[in-house]
Amino acid sequence: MSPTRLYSYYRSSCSWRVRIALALKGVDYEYVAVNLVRGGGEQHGQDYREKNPLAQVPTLEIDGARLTQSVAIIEYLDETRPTPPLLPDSAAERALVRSVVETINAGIQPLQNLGPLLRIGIIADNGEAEKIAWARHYISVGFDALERQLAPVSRGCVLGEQITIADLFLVPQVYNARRFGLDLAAYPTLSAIDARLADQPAFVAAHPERQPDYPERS
Ligand SMILES: N[C@@H](CCC(=O)N[C@@H](CS)C(=O)NCC(=O)O)C(=O)O
Repeated sequence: MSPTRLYSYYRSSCSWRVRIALALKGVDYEYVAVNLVRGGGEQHGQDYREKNPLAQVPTLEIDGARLTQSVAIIEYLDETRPTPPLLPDSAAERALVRSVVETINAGIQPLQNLGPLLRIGIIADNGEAEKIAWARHYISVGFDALERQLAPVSRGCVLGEQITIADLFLVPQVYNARRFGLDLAAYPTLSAIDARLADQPAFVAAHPERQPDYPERS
């Protein structure tokens, strides 16, 4: 049987989403660290680009296939390993979960990703400060919308009490918000979901500080 391998970086929120899914589904895997910053970023090396043409993590090798893009990877895991299910039963609820996923995956994370921030650092006069301000701004725009959307429907998790794909996207994004110094007081619903999931075993196992490439462990 071909080995299951996750190409990941400890602090990558997109890798973290997949790590949570793998833990929830009980899938064992080999962790292959791709350092996104050392020497300009190992993701840009020829070997890794052949695995992931966009030069990003995560990449998952599983069941003899090589998968990229966290949404596609997590939906694959959910389809091939249905327990526990990560999408709700009703079409309307699935649409809500996918709407949250899309807000984070397309509307927040790409705007505070390493590549754009490096570019802003180069073109802005006060590069370092502008990078932080930029990231905070776009996270807050997305979080304002999510807070309004989720306040009426969240009961511990994004949607009621069931862990869905949306939770796998929200928790790592809240971590990034903290990293960039965003004040979370304006987001009581998002903060409550984050706090409720923080001690769930799959979320604990997937946390950056638990990864083999977390700096204090290597
Ligand atoms: N839509 C992709 C985004 C992947 C992505 O942006 N990964 C980041 C880490 S979270 C990355 O590899 N950044 C490297 C870079 O920007 O050079 C996914 O969900 O997998």
